Amino acid sequence: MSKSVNAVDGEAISDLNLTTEQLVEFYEKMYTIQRFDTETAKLYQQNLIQGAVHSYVGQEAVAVGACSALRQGDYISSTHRGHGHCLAKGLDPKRMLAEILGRRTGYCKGKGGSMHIADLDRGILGANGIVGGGIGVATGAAFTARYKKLDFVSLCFFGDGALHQGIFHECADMASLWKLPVIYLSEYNCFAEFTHSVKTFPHLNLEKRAEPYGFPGYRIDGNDVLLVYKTVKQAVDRARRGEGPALIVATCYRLEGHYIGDPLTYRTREETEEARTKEPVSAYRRRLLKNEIAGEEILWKIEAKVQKTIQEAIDFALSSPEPETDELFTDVYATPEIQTLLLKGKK
Ligand SMILES: Cc1ncc(C[n+]2csc(CCOP(=O)(O)OP(=O)(O)O)c2C)c(N)n1
Repeated sequence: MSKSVNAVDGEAISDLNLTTEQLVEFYEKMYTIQRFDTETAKLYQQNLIQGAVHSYVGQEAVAVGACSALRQGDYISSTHRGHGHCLAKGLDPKRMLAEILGRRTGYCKGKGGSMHIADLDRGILGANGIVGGGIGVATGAAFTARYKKLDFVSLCFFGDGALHQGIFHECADMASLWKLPVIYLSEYNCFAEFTHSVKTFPHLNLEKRAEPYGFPGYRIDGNDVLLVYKTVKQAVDRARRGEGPALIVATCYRLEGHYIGDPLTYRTREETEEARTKEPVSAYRRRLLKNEIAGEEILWKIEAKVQKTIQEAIDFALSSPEPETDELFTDVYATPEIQTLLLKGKK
C-alpha cells in the first residue's frame, strides 16, 4: 500500500487543475515564508526575541503545497518549527511577528511566542514545543469531525524525529480503526536536533510505517511544491470521502541550524551547499519561468511586494506594546497556587 511518488513534470502541471494565478501564488507564499524566517533570524540575533526560534528555511514547499490542498475550514497542527505552516495557512505576518516578539498585538497576545502560535479562526490548532504533541491534537480534531459529522479534515505537520514517538503509533492505530479524516505529514528534513536522521532509523522507507495500520503511505520529494500539493490533495479528498487517514513523508533539507545560533558542528559546509542547489523556492521560480507560467517582471514585482510586507510586519511588531503586567494571568492555565508563587517571586 505504501509507495514513493515521482516528481510532477512540466507537462503534468496542467493536470493539476490550478490556475496561473494559483501557481504564481504558491511562489509568493513560499517566498514570503523564506523572507519571514530570514528576517526573524536577524531580529533574534539582535536579542529582540525571547526563547528559541527554529527556522523553516528550506522546507517552504511542504507547508505551501500542503496548506494549498486544504479548505479554509480544515485544521492543521504544527511544530516548534511552525512559522511556515502558519503563514501558508493564511496568518498575517504582522501579527505573527508581533507574537514572536512577545507583543500584545500578536496572535496569542504575546504570551505564546514562536513555538505556540495558534489561531482557531484560521484552523490553526497550535504550534507545539512538544515533539509529536501535534499528532494527538490533529487526531483529536479528526475524531471531532467524525463524531459530530462535520465536513473538515485535519492535517498534522511533524518532523521525522517525531516519527519515533509512541504517540504517532497510538494515533495511527486509532485513526485507522475509526477512519478519521487526518493526514499525517512528516517532514524528513534530514536532522533531528544535531543528529543526521539516517543515523536514527533502521531503514528509510518511512512511508511503510503506515502499512501495519492499514492506510496508505507515500514518500515524496518535499522540495517539489506541486508534488506535495498533488499528494496531499489526493489524501485529503480520500479522507473527506470517509476513507480514513494517510501518511506522507516529504523529504527536504533543513538549510539553517536546529535553532538560530546553532554552531552546526555536526555537518559539513559541502553537504549544505549541495542541498542548497535543490532549494525549493528558487527551484520553483526556475520552473515557473521555464514553463512560461510567469515572466521575470511578474516575479520581481511579487518579490518587491513580499519584501514590503515583511518590512511592514517588522515595523508593526517593533512598534507594538508588550503586554501589561496586570495581564500576566489572563489567558493562561496557571493555577491560583502557581499564580501566588509567581507573584511572590515578582516582589
Ligand atoms: C517530547 C520531546 N522530546 C524532546 C524534545 C527536545 N527536542 C526539541 S526539537 C527536537 C528534534 C525534533 O526533530 P524533528 O521531529 O525531526 O523536527 P525538526 O526539528 O527536524 O523540525 C527535540 C528532540 C522536545 N521538545 N519534546
